[in-house]
Amino acid sequence: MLDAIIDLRSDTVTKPTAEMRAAMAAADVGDDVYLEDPTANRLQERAAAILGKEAALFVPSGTMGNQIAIRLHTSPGQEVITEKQGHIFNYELSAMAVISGVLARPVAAPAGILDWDLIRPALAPRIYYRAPTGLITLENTHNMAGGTVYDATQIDGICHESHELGLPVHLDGARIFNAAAALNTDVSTLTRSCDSVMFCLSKGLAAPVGSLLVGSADFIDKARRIRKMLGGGMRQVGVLAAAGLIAVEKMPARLPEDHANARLLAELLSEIPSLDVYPEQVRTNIVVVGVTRTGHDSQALAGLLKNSGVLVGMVDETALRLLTHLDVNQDQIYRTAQVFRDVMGR
Ligand code: TLP
Repeated sequence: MLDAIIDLRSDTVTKPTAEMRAAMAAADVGDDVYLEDPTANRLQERAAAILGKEAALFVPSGTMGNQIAIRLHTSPGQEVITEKQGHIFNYELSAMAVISGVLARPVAAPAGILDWDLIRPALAPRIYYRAPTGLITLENTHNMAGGTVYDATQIDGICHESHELGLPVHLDGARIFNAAAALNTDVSTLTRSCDSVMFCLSKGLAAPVGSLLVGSADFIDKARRIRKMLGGGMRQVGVLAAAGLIAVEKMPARLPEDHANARLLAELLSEIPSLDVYPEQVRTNIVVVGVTRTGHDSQALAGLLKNSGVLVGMVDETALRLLTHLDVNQDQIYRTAQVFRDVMGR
C-alpha cells in the first residue's frame, strides 16, 4: 500500500499542495529570458523584500544558487572557507573547482556552527605563495549536523570580522525559514549582514522546484548572466514561481509543526537503548540517529526500515538522517518509532 510508506529521507520529497497546483495552472507567464514573466518577477521581488536585500533571482536548484554566488564572489585560484560537513563542500560535487577554479578550505565546527575563532586560523596568510581566501560560506540550518541553527548574533559576528578583512560571506540558507522559525525571528534578521543568500523553495516550503539567490541589485544582474551561462535561463517559469509565491507567503507559518514532530521523533527514538539520539539538540526538522551500537551500519539499518515501510536517509555509515515535513503527520511519527522498536527488537 503506497500511502503506508513513511518517507523521512528528506524534506525535498514533499509534493506541491492543492493550492500550489491551482496557482501553477492559473499562473500569468511570459518569457523570463526577456525578463517578461510577471509571476517570476513578483516572486523575485517578494523574496528580496522578505530577506531584506535589493534583488533576487529564481534558479532551478540550491546547488546552482550556491555555485553562482561562489563564481561571483571569487577569482580563480582563491580558497573558499566551508564547514567540513557542509553541503557546498560535500554534496555539490567539485562544482566550485570546475565552475569557479577555486579550492574548498573545509573547517570542522561543533554541530556545524562556525565561529571566528575557528575560521581565523583557516584564512590564508597574505604571502605570495599561499592561495588567498576569497569567500566564507555558512549553512543555516546546518543539514548534516542535524538542522542546527546560527542565531543573528553569531552570523553578524562572523560577517563583521570577515568584512573588516574585505571578505564577503555567502549564506547557504537552503532551510533559512526553518532557522527563523526555531528562533522565532524574521528571516531578514538572520540574513542582514550576509552579502548573498541562497534559499530553497523545494524543501520544507513544499514547492516542487526552485531556489532564490538574493543580494545587491548589481550582484543579481551579474548572477543572471552566470545563470544563463550555466543553462539555467528558463522561459515561462511563472508556472514554477506561482508555487514559489505560496511557499514563501504561506508555508513558513507551519514549520513549527515539522519541528515539533522532529522533537517528538527524537524523544521516542531516544527511548530505544541502542540508538544515539539527543532530543534536546533537535531544534528544526532534522533528526540524526547514531547507530554504532546497533550492530548494523546505517545502510543495513536503512534497508531493514525500508522493508517495514519507513524510508530514511544517511549521514554516513554510523548515522541515519530523518527529516519531518508537510507530508508526515504526528501519527506517522508514532508509527515510525514503532517500526524502529520492531526492527531493533528482532
Ligand atoms: N540537500 C539535499 C541533499 O542534497 C543532501 C537534502 O536532501 O537535504 N544546501 C543545503 C543545505 C541543502 O540541504 C541542499 C539540498 C542544497 C543546498 C542543494 O539544493 P538542491 O538539491 O536544490 O540543489
